[in-house]
Amino acid sequence: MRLSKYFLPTLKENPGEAQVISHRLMLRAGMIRQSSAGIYSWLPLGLRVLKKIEAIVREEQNSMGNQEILMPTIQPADIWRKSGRYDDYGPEMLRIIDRHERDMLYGPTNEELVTEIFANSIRSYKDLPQLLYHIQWKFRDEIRPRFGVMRGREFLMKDAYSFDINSEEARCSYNKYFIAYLKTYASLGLKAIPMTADTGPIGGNMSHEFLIIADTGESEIACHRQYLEMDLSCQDIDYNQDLQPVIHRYTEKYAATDDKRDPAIEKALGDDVRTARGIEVGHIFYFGTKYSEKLGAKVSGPKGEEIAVEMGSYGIGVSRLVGAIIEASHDDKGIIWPKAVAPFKVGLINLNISDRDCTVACEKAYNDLDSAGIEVIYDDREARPGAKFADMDLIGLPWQLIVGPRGIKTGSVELKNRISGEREEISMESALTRLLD
Ligand code: 5CA
Repeated sequence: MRLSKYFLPTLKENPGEAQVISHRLMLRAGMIRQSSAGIYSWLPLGLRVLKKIEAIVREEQNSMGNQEILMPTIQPADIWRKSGRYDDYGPEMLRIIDRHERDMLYGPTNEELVTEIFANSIRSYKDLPQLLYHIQWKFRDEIRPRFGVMRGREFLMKDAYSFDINSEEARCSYNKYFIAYLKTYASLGLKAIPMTADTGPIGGNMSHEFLIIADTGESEIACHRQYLEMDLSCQDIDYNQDLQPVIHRYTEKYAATDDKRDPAIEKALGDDVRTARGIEVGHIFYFGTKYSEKLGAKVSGPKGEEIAVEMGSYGIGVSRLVGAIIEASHDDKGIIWPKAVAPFKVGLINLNISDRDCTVACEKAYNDLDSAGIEVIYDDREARPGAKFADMDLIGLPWQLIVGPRGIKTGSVELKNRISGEREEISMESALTRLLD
């Protein structure tokens, strides 16, 4: 991609409306633009990151045996009346009336709709378990949308739903999601701590939130210090093994969000307790037959008896993660993307496009990287070196390959690692070999 042709409207000044660093940096780096309060357009750079996060989330959901579907954003009110949530949900629900005067709504979540699909399709216990998910935009008319995409009104969520014959099987499904979430956050370059949580409007009797530590988190969390030091990546765990002992390891110690904190436990833990602010990047719920009873999601059991299926729901805030990753990884110059989600791997900076040797070397490097499938953005704009450095630091790609007229005379370039901050003067060949690795 050539920067001279790329839609990257960066801003030099900090936008006044943005209170937190991720919101400021996303606006400044030309990733998003606000359309109305809590509703954003995603520009090319922002959309690349969103798609990468979505792909990592999808990959792990598929690996754990989950099946992708796509449900609509607009839902009929009837099914929400059946579950009793049409009135309970209150002003957060965006209600719509269609031309036939039918009550509709923009889905804030999908328990009712997926339960109805299940109820109309599955009849026998032999077809269980079923695990379904989709990645779709949601709308919640938050009273105070803030922090950019972290608390939006329209936001992208991966929401999944499990259907099982009894509570033991449902627990197995819950455990699979629990592990899939830990793996997903690790693949995104994040350390997310599972915590017991309140179930809120989703309901049910078991729930965990996954939080990453960041100063601007909305929740004041407390946990045993070991969770901050523990490897939470779960990468070597197989979904077919008994996951309960693993889950136990990640839940046996104290870890609670602000509404679940227990002063007595914290006092007893003494020096072992740590408090911090956290951002909720996922939330899983087990709620038994709450929706299946009301929406008729019943199957026939081994003796022909009718059984309401045991359900759970499992959400990851895909668009929130873009902001959360920035909160966890930035410096005073801009974003520092973890490799897995970086919009491009390399930023190639041509310090003087009027210098023939410099431009010939850059064009060749650009073509070599591009044809080897390396995601590269080439700053071929007519601009001052200072402005080019500032923009490249702001957008935070893992590598910067800097080519100037003086160095190129002796064949040398500068390779800068944005994550470690290391800079090296090396030959163009060595730099390309490193980047092609
Ligand atoms: N139906 C359940 C699970 S599928 C559910 O809706 N859970 S939730 O309400 O906890 O949302 C799941 C995740 O979506 C949250 O953990 C959070 O990361 C993200 N999320 C929730 N509200 C917002 C919002 N207003 N803006 C951005 N992300 C949000």
